[in-house]
Amino acid sequence: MPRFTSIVLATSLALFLLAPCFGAVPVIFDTDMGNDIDDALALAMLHSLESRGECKLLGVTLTNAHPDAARYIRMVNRFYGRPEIPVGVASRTIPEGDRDGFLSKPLAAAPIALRKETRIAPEPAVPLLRRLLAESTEKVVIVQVGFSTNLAALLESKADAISDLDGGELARRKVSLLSAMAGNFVETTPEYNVKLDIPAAKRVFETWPTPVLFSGFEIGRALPYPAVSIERDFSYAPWHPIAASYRAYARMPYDRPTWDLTSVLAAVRPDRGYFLRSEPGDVTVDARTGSTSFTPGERGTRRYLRLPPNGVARILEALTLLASEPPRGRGE
Ligand SMILES: [Ca+2]
Repeated sequence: MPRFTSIVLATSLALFLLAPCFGAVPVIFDTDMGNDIDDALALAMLHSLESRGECKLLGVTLTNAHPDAARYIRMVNRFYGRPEIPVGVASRTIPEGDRDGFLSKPLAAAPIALRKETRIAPEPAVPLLRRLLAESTEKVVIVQVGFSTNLAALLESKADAISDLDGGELARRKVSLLSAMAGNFVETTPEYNVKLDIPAAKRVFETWPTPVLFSGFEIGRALPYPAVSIERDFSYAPWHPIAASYRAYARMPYDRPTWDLTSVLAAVRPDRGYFLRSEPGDVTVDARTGSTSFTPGERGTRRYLRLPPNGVARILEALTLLASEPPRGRGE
């Protein structure tokens, strides 16, 4: 065999062997699962991206305190073959933010094998965040698609048995990026995730010690998830938790904005040109109304997403394909 060919083959083999662990972004998903359906589609995307070796879902933490929220997430994780993913429960109820928009119906309808509960005791969200960050050998991306309650509490947390570091220092050392679905960067209207816990959003978005990438209300609104995808793309499974949830949330057919999905895509595929990013700057949160405002500045570490001209079709195709991708091992 010519020497050049053997070098190429050896290199290709090395890259192939490395591929499953090379470049998998460690992700913590912080969600208000149950209030709106985009959280469920976003979780499905994370499972698909993990199956593709693009991310590793370290844990899910909740800001919806509804008692079915953790059971629901464990049921979805079991469907995707990852029942072991830790789920942290909300320690505080946010008024109007603990809805059962779609949790109990699919839980009641799921095949018994998906509903069977493990004996793992539920862990509160903030200690779980501390533990996952302390244990991670790599910097983690946090995808926050609900209220800022948990991350604000993380910043307030003191050194403890889990870590010698306080929450701010843990975040600074162990988080590479906070990808947040929050705010509105084209209108002064307060955005839901900010409005429901304004003090927490103010604390996190003004003081979080790493870069923050915002997907504002206007981004998901411009990218409605097509109902036809729910109707057709999930039929590989006789009963599908995501399609069942979408149908439970509102009367079909409807195209719900993809708010939380965009924060997942921007977090795991940051360099694929789906979105444009604003210049750097700072974000402030109005303490009374919850409206967000962006001030450009070279030393700022906040940016927000913008849509490229004619970019909608390409992003929507990625979102629908990733949200509806069959779990690894199915259909074989
Ligand atoms: Ca959400």
